[in-house]
Amino acid sequence: MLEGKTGVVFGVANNHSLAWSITKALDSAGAGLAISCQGERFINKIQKLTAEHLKNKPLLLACDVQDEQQIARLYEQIDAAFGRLDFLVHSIAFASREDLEGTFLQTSRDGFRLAMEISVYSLLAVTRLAIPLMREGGSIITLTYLGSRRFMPHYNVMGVAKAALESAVRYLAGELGPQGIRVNALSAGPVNTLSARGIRDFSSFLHTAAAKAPLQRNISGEEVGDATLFLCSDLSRGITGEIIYVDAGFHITGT
Ligand code: NAD
Ligand code: IMJ
Repeated sequence: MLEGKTGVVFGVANNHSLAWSITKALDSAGAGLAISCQGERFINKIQKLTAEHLKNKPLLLACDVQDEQQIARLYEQIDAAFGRLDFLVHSIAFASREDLEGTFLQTSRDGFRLAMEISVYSLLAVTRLAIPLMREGGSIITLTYLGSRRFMPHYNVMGVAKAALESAVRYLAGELGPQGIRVNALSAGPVNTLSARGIRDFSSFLHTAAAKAPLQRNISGEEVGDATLFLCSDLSRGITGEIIYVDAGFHITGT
């Protein structure tokens, strides 16, 4: 479905990352890929993963999205290798651990700023420099969570950041639509990744989410990968500014 298309995926940390499941889905659909991870320390392990699991060799790059120069350098390398881009996947979030353990009310100014910068502003930052390469239109996808709209214990400042991220999706979709660039978010149900592990009672949370969801189960990274493939492909050409839930239906329940 993506034969002849090229894209960049931000946010692979390890084989549990949603960005890794997404990478596998896009690779098997024939896309040419650049994979961006946070720093050089991730490169060796991810290199091994890609050699073992992907059919096409990706361009593997390190980029901390807090650093504008690193973003510029990343796009120079993508331009040199591909000369164009058709899609971009943003799968990045961060808040300081103490802000996810305490109460929302106690969130510090610095903690608030950090969560908003890495989890929201980074979408604009990586999109801005991708636009010149998306000459024939494109598809931009970010990852969000229901904590943007509901009170979820401990999600705290990340919930507020995800609400802003979802709004940013609509503003970017409005501005970039005339250039044929679509912008959407996938709202995933809980998945046991690095960003979820260590959250207190996460496994019991997984259990209750599965019990309440219409499909009576949790979701897998592969399901997020397949939904991303749909959003990258022309099958979704009429969809922009949307938040699509990949959560086994959990968000519709009232109990
Ligand atoms: P993950 O920890 O594997 O991915 C988060 C990524 O963000 C990591 O690769 C990390 O290196 C990257 N990152 C953090 N700060 C960065 C920086 N300054 N520069 C560059 N990269 C940086 O966990 P994940 O669960 O795969 O999270 C990916 C996305 O999915 C996040 O936006 C998260 O909010 C969202 N999400 C996760 C779940 C879940 O239950 N796991 C559910 C819904 C949405
Ligand atoms: C995260 C915190 C609290 C409750 C949570 C989560 N629930 C879920 C998550 C119920 C599903 C995972 N999620 C959706 C996230 O977006 C996680 C973001 C995150 C996680 C960490 C952990 C380690 C750290 N900082 C983080 N920043 C963001 O130091």
